[in-house]
Amino acid sequence: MLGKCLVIDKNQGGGYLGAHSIGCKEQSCFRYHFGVTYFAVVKRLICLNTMANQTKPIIHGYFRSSCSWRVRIAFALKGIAFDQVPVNLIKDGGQQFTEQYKGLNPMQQVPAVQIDGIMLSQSLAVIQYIEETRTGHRLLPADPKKRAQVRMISDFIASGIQPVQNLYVLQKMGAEKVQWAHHFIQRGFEALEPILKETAGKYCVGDEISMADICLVPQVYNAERFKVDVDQFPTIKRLNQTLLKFP
Ligand SMILES: N[C@@H](CCC(=O)N[C@@H](CS)C(=O)NCC(=O)O)C(=O)O
Repeated sequence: MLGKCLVIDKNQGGGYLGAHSIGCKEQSCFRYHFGVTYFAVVKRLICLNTMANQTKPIIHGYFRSSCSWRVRIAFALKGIAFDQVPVNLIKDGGQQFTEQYKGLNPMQQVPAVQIDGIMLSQSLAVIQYIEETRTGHRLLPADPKKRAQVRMISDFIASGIQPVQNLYVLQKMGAEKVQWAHHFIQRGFEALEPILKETAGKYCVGDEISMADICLVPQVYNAERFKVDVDQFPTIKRLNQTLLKFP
C-alpha cells in the first residue's frame, strides 16, 4: 500500500539531539499508520533511484507534520532512499526551537532536508528539486496546463490551508484551536472541491499521481483530525480514498 511511507519509529517522538537515522522500507506511502505498531517499526526504503549510490538525503521532520509527510511521500514515489532525524514539535516545548535546529531552518519548522550538499526547507521546494534532479515517478505533469493546475492545487493546500492550522498558530488560539482549524480547513475545502471536480481524473489532476496528491492526503488527515466532515466534499473524499489504496 502506498500509505506505508509515513513510516516513522517510536524514536521519531524522541529527541532531536538524540537523533538517529531512520529509513523507510516502503517505496511509497500515502497511508498514515498511526498506532503502537506504527511507532514500533523501523523501516528502510529500498532504493531504486539513479542517485542510489550517492549520500542519502536526510529529512529532519516530525511524524505528524503534514509538510514532512509530503516529502516522505515524494521520496517514496521517486524510490529515493532517505534517512530521518526526528524533530519533536511538542516535546521540550518544541525541538524546532532549539538553536541547533534553528541553524538548519531559521523558520523553526519541519521539514528541513539535507540533500546533495545543501539544506532545503519548504516542502514544495524540496519536492520540485527532486523532480528536477531525479528520475522515477514524475511528480509534475509534462503538459504546462496540467503542471500549472498541479501547482495551483498544491498552493491551495500548502499556502492557503495548512499555514492557518499550523501548530504555532493553534497554540495562540488556546481553547478555540479546534474550532479555528476546523473553520479554515472547511473554508479551504469548500474552495478546493470545485477546483478538483474540474481537474481530477483518477487523481487530483488527470490520471497521474502528482505533487497535488502528495499535498492532499496529509491535508485530509488534518481535516479529519479537526472534525471536518469530509463527506461534504465528494471529490476530495474519493481522491483520498483512491490514494490511500495506491499499491
Ligand atoms: N511551508 C512550509 C511549512 C512548514 C510547516 O508549517 N511545518 C510545520 C509542521 S507541518 C511546523 O514545523 N510547525 C512547527 C510549529 O508550528 O511550531 C513547508 O511546506 O515546508
